Amino acid sequence: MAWTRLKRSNAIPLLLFLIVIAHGGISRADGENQAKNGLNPGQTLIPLRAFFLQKPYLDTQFASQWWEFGGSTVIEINKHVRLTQDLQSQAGWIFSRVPFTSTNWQLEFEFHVSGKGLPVFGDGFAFWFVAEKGAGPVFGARDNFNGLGIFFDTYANDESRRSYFPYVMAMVGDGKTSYDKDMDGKANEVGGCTSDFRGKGHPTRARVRYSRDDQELTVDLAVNPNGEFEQCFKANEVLLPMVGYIGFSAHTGEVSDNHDIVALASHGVVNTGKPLSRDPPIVRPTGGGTTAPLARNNKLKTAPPSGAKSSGGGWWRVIVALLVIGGAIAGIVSYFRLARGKSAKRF
Ligand SMILES: [Ca+2]
Repeated sequence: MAWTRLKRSNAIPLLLFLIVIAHGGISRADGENQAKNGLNPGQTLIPLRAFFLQKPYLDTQFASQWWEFGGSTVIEINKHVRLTQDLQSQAGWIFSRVPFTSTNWQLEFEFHVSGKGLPVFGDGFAFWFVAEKGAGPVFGARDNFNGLGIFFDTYANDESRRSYFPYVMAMVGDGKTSYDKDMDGKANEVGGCTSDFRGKGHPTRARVRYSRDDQELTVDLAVNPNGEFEQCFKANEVLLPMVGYIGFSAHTGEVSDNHDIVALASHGVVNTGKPLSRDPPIVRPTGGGTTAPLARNNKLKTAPPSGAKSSGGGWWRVIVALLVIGGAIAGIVSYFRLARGKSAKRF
């Protein structure tokens, strides 16, 4: 029997191997639980893999089956999708090749904005869900867009609002209305918040959730070192196109920055009718921040330090790890008993 041929020197590596496998499985489970943050009871997430953007980004031949990109965009397969470098007059974009058709959805992405241009830098980057895609003057993408643009704006063209920047704001375009760059799009803002997302030494993330059923758009941001999401805004009566291309774009002018997209995870949100209250507790609970929309121009409120961080994910990890370790030890003990038995018979 193969198990009885196991040598003593192989026992410890086997044990470590099993522990590693267990840890990997648990980490994936944690990721799924974390993605559920902020869902209502009875809702669950369905991964939409064609709209994931993750390392190494490119399939083969330095191309992507699901994404197209252009302008100044450069992909570093082990790092990020860099929409612009920290140079003047850059403009880059990346869009899904096929339209996104989910009725209710949640997109979560990690980004990084940085540069050496203190105290002046810019201009920022945009997230898109638009019926028609293309390059143009609005953070590197087309103007008069039909759909949703969320602008992570780091340069206040309207100097009177400089103290509120960097600023995250959403605009729902009707295909005719232009983005007013000189006023940072203020007239067409459906929601926004001040957010100090630039130049962080830790991951910064955004979560965009849209319900066509409720015509509700929610944007949460995780820019603090604790990694917890806080609500930037929630907007009602938001009607987006039935289908849209997902994308990102960025541009620089006289001022500049690196604008990087590190990862994107896309999920459809479906109502199962079954509360999720029995799911394992999440590792990173939703930030204890606001439940009501923040007023425009308000500074993003800081969630109180979470002294009651959920340890549920940790308990699952401990229980499964103990089961695996216990099984491995039992197997090894059995092996040595068998080996001793054989030795006794031989001598
Ligand atoms: Ca601006």
